[in-house]
Amino acid sequence: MILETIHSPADVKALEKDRLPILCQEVREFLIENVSKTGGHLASNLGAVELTVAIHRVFDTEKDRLVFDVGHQCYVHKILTGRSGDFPTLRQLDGLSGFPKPYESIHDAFVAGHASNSVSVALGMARARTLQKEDHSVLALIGDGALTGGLAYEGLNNAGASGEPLIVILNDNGMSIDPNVGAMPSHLAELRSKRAYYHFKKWYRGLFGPQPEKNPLYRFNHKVKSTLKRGLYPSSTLFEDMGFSYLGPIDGHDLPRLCDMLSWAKEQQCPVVVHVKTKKGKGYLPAEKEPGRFHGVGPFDVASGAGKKGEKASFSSEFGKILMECAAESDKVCAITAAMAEGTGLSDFAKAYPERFFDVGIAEGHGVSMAAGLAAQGMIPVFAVYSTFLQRGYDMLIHDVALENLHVVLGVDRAGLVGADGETHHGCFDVLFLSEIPGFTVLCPANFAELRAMTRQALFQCSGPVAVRYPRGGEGSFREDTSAQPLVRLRKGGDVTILSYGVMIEEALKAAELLAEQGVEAEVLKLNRVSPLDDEMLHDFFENTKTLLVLEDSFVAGCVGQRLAATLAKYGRCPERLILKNLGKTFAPAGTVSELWRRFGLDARSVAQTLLEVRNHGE
Ligand SMILES: Cc1ncc(C[n+]2csc(CCOP(=O)(O)OP(=O)(O)O)c2C)c(N)n1
Repeated sequence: MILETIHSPADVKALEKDRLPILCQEVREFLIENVSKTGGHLASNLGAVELTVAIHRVFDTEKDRLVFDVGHQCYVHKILTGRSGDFPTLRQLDGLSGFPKPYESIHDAFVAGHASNSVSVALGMARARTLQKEDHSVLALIGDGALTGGLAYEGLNNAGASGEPLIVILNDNGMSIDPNVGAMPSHLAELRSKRAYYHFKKWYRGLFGPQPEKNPLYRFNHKVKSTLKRGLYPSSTLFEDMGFSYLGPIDGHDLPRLCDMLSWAKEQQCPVVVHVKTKKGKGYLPAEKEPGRFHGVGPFDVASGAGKKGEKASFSSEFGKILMECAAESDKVCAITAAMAEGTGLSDFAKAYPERFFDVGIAEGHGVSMAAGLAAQGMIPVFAVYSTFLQRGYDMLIHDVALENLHVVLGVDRAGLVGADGETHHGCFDVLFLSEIPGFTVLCPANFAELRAMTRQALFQCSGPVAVRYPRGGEGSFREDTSAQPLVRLRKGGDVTILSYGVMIEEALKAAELLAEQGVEAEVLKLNRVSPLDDEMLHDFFENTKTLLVLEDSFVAGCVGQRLAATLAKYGRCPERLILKNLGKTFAPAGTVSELWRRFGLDARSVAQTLLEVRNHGE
């Protein structure tokens, strides 16, 4: 096995050329074998094997800075940088992360998880290199899907004009998670290979020495040529128009050519785009056939590609169904996704109501503003979006939606801790930032019945902006629909009060049972509306509460516990003891949700333990 001899990129560089295809084959087998057990992002990595090997042949990622966009395609890089032995722990608590992490390796230049920022980060690094008179390359590796995000254009616009030597590698597989959308993919598809032109260009630039941009004659000729070219041949690439040298498209599975082109790009003293065409899922038939399903996949059977865990109903799939019912009742209802139709349960909606379904690409800010426009003209837009990615649309929520009090409905999916994707993907900010915005109503269902009731409430009863936030996965054993009231008492008890919302209410109920075994009677309150918290809804509660514990998987600043305490204090009804159980100020790593609840002391046992200690200590 060649792979067994690869412990660092130096080993990749030292390998004879004719052995490289075997290495690529072994890397693919390794990926399939490991991801079939742990789950993970398979298809994008299979498509990027030759590209990643080529990068490590040409560059030195200890010194050169390689910035991944999204970062889900970093597995091959991790294998080649001495981390193959950690793959059995991929995406597990304290295991190998599924995304680049500088704390894991010097070869991981920057964190990643959210799309479209790589060019901006790389430009910052390139500028720092120049200012500090260092000598190394900076690369951004970005997919065509990530190129649908506006941030990518802000980066390209600035980088192209900067003149900073910087290499943007565009890994174009025609796919986001689903097939890519918008005008950019068509532009990319139209680009033709101009091999002879680039050979000439290389020769011509060579005439002016190592830094032709510094030569006034070269600069003059370049300007005349560009002006003429634009006038006579307006179909130059967008990248060239932005100031990049453009190379491509290159077959992303042709390793020798990739190495040649990257070596050429490395020599350039200007911003370069290297456009690489790859096949998502390459080398594993089930993934080639269903790249969307194998984008992020659970454990599967290698021979057939079939998933090992059956498809279970989830909050996302239920949300999609409910929205279809609502759309049947009112032709004002329309649905928006930012490149996550399948993940947010909207695929069937897209088929049933194509004219009222909008996939805007990886463009959450645009999705929010477009929803505002739809609402301003009398439609009922529903934007289904993962909590973590909604962070991208924060200003638009304030400026475009809340200021006009527009009736935009958000389906905030993957709210709370999400599990294996870790730090970059947990949805632990939305309660905080949505509640901060004047006029926002935030509803928290704990099961499918409540999801149905609250979604209908949000669409047909509420006015102004409303968010319905629900977690990843399915419902638990708490199935009662308590949605009629914003705050309900699920259990009576005179010793302590536990308050929670969403699916965490089950931990609160279990904690109350554990406490009862110890002779402590706990009252359990369930919050269905976390914002606004007003005196009217709190009126019949907390009269005699001495100890209140608020349980939530949010960060601490601005959490429900803090806001509730402030509201109760205002009306002179603050309990004697207030215990806030949340994530504090710590970013939660990857792990299963129950493992993470345990680690942060948010599980039933820890909650009961805390209350017992407080009680005993107080007595
Ligand atoms: C801001 C943001 N929105 C949504 C996502 C979810 N997401 C992860 S990968 C991906 C598709 C990326 O496509 P592309 O960049 O072409 O990479 P590929 O997987 O095709 O290699 C999406 C939508 C994200 N990571 N970040």
